[in-house]
Amino acid sequence: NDIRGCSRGSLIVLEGLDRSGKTSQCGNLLAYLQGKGFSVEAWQFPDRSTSVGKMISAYLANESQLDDRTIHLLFSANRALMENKLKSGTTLIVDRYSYSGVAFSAAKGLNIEWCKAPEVGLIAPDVVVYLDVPPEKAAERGGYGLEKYEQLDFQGKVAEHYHNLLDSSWEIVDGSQSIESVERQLKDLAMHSILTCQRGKPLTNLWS
Ligand code: Z5A
Repeated sequence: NDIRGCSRGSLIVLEGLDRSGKTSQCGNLLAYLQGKGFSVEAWQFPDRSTSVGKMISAYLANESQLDDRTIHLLFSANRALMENKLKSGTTLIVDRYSYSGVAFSAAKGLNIEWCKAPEVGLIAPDVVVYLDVPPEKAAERGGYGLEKYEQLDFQGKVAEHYHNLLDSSWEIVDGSQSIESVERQLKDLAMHSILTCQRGKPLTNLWS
């Protein structure tokens, strides 16, 4: 059956600690699905190209100081609307989403329900792939340590909060495996999700 171009697209989210491999895998998955002829786009949050994204980027680079609640709300405001894209049949591969918002801010000590509140009602992902890598292992990968949250003890707290957010849409993939092995699993999960959406799975809303 040729399922390309029919019905709605799938919202595929990749989550994980810093350097867990999200960006590399989003790029690989995008190329794979495009090669198969699907309408697909890769997005990432924070989207540093927007005016809000530029404020976030300066904060992460320690070039500006913002109160914890303010930066949390800026991350929330940075999440773009996806509904029309998905309804037009485009699959979105998204590098970080609301779960990052909650896990990182809760790891600073903010109340979890308060952190979730601005995200309630956004489109819920069809699948969340969590690339599970121990913080110590992620820290060994290139470039670690340059941005604000890239500290081992903090990343450990973030991992705990991620695990508290797990629900039935999550698939945990061992991100310590080779890039190729992770990639194979992601392709299978993405194809399964796309097929399920094509067969009429309804869009739902996050945490509502
Ligand atoms: N944040 C937040 O607080 N609230 C929010 O709402 C959102 C985000 C959305 C910036 O995010 C920060 O914003 C982030 C959370 C917070 N915390 N910090 N700091 P970001 O997404 O821009 O930054 P990031 O998570 O640090 O992304 P990253 O550094 O690009 O990591 P990644 O995308 O997961 O990994 P990668 O770039 O694909 O790979 C990193 C390196 O590892 C690279 O050299 C790869 O070649 C290598 N790699 C990848 N996979 C493997 C495997 N399997 N084996 C060996 N080596 C690998």
